[in-house]
Amino acid sequence: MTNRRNFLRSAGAMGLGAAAVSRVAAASLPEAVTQSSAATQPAPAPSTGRPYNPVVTLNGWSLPWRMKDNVKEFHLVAEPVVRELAPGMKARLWGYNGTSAGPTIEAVEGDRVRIFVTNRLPEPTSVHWHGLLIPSGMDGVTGLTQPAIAPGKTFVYEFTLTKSGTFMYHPHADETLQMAMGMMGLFIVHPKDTRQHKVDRDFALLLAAYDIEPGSATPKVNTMLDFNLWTWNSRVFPGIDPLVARTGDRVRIRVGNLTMTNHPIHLHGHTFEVTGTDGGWVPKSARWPEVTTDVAVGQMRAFEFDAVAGDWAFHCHKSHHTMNAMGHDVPTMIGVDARGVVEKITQLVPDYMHMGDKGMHDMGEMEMPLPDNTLPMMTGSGPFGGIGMGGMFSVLKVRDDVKPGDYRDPGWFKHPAGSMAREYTGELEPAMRAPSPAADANTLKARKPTGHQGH
Ligand SMILES: [Cu+2]
Repeated sequence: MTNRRNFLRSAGAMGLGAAAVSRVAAASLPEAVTQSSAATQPAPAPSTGRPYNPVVTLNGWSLPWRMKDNVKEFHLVAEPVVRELAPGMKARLWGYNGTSAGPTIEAVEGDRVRIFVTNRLPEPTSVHWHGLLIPSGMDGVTGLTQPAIAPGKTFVYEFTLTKSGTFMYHPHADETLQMAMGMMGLFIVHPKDTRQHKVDRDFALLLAAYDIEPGSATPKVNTMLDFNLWTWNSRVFPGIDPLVARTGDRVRIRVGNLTMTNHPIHLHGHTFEVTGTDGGWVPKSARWPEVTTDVAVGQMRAFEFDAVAGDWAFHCHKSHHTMNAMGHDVPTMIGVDARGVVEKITQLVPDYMHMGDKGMHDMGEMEMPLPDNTLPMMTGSGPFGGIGMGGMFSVLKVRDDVKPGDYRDPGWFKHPAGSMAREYTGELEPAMRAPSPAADANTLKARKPTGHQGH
């Protein structure tokens, strides 16, 4: 795991505007720590200030702070970034301090925070602190509560954190474009009492969607619904790290949604309870068991469960959200008899590959030639073959023998003898079947060709 940190030392090098921050304040800006790796960087225990149990930002990192006169000072830099969405594809996004999603800000209930925001984008921006209860003038809405932060300028936000929970930050300036480009981050406020809401594993991720045409790298920013890359912290499967826990661990997963549609987030092998929203903690008496929780647009959901040994799929239940780009224009070919046609097409297009007449499983297994900088639609391999997933998918890996503090990827689960599905080769009784009518002349065999009509 790499941990490359580049320190931007000189405030002058960042082109700070004298109008936005006084000379004295500019000279004393906290360093803007940046990160270029997309690997999960476990946050260290806090070295100053109140103690807390840090979260694990999936394929992300937490922003260091500087303590000054009992105020935690953070420095966010809004800037263009290159983000690897998964091995084989890099996207040109906008983010903070080198990454999209930006670094997680972690602080404690009661903390006073001072957050410097430097704009290195080509257009104005601002930062809104989603869910935090702060003075109106700190709310970050361009035009309404503050002038926009012009390119090259630095603004400072300062407020006291009055309640613990799971929050986010994102621009409130040219929002559609800036969020379509990946500008967002998590803001975690930990309880003052470290025993309160304590868990063994605390994961956090943000949902973001992009529309990047195969063979390109920059998102189309005016797309409203038809995105083709569904990401967690701007990563897609198989680029999303597994979530590792020990059997019996109390696990929390915090999910925030800054896409344009809802995401039913589903976990196999467990029942969980939603214990927090961006409004705060849910009282025990108001929780109910679930295996899927819908995270609507602009919402956060934190849910908790006791970890059970195994390799458990964890994904968005909208099946198009567990696929990468290229899926949408493919016509339905199931049941189409293409013999003869394939031969003729091959004479014209030697590389032609006919697919889909028996379903699309092959697409996950086959090595198809793809445009540069493009990920396969359905991919990833497991111990038993192709997983055939993409987008918003990962694996919760729970093991009995995880050593304290050592949550590295343990490899694949070893299923106890007799506890795995297997091929049956014995005698078979005829299966009970509902009667179905026989196909006749009115049952069309071919799909009428059409152009792409949307969904
Ligand atoms: Cu989804």
